[in-house]
Order: sequence, then C-alpha cells, then structure tokens
Amino acid sequence: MRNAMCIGAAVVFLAGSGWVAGADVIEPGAPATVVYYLRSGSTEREGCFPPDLGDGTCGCPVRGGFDLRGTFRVAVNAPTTGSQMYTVTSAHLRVPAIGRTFDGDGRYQSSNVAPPSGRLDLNMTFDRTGEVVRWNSDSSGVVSSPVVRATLVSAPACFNMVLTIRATSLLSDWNADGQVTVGDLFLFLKEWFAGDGDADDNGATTVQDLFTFLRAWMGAA
Ligand SMILES: [Ca+2]
Ligand SMILES: [Ca+2]
Repeated sequence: MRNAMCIGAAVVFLAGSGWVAGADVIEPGAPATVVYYLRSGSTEREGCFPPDLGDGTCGCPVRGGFDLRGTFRVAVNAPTTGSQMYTVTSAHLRVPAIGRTFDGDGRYQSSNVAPPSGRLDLNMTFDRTGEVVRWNSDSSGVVSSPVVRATLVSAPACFNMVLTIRATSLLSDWNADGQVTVGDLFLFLKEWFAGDGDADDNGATTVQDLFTFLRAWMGAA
C-alpha cells in the first residue's frame, strides 16, 4: 500500500510539473561525455569455463548470472575510416548479490559499416585489490546507438569472469534497447517493487529512485 501511494504521489507530482513524454532523440551538440547506465540483462558469471586445462586441475563450478549494475562515461574521439572510437572512463560496476566491484576505464569501438558491430575493452581492478585485469569483448556485439552491448571476458585463464553489458545513455531506457517507451515504465516498476530499481545508481533502491525514473521517463531522458 505504501509503495502504491508513493507511485500515485509521484505521478501526480510529475503530471502537475508539466513534463511530457517524448521520443528517444539524441540531440546534436550533446555533451562530449555521456553517462551510460547498466540495466536489466547486465550480468556477471564466474568460474572455470571450458576449455579448462584438461587434467582436472581447473575444475570449479560456474556460478552467476548475478545482476551487474553501475555506470561508465563515454567520450567521442575523432572518427577514423570504417569505425568510430570512444574513450571510456570512470567505469564503476558492481555485483550487489556478492558484493563484488569493478573499477577502471578503457575504450569502445563501433563499426561504421554493415553489419553493425562493436568492441569494448576495459581495464579494471575488481574488489579494489589494485590488480588491473583487462576485459575484452569480441566484435560481434550488436550496436544500436545509444546502446552499448558487449560480453566481456578477462585474459585466458582457468578461472574467468564474464561480464555481460547492457548499457544505455538514457536513464529511463530501463530495458536498454535505445528507446524510451511505456514498456520501460512497466519494467522499471516491476523491478523497483522487487528491490532492483536503483535509477540514480547510488547503490540503494528507494522512493527517490521512483521520482528520478519518472522524471526522466516523462522527459524521455
Ligand atoms: Ca527501452
Ligand atoms: Ca538509488
């Protein structure tokens, strides 16, 4: 009941504020550095992925599918023939279920030619140990600006972590498909009620996230 009252209050507040839902548009002259938000479908898996050493010395279960959340910042570099390079900074990712964190930076490259593809490379420490690990994706990720999709693996080793990235520059694009629709609203509310609605990415799901999301959604941001 309390949550329902909060939603009602938020909708009334926003309706009175004059915000109007709009289409997903990336305006020319957008800020040079854009924040990307990891959303539903972003996961972390870890364990001993095949092929292992083949002698049983690297046998361990793969666990995960844990939700991966957080943000990174993207800056556009000068275009090159056939591709566009971006600088990635301030990557702060976390796995709330197991308390794991990833921090670092890197680069993103998208192809200018069909079929669409992209590659994400991040150098990150995990759990603030200070050890820098390089995570790379292959180039088969589907790219549909303003979305970044990639599956990252660390350097070949017995034990590995796989990071699936579904990131969007639109705060209210909750399913990270590059568009803001009513489906994002329903998905956000479903996940917010389930405790996974950290729209402002401060590490906790609260009533403030409801207002933050609705404000962005009605402004199509
Ligand atoms: Ca969407
Ligand atoms: Ca929050």
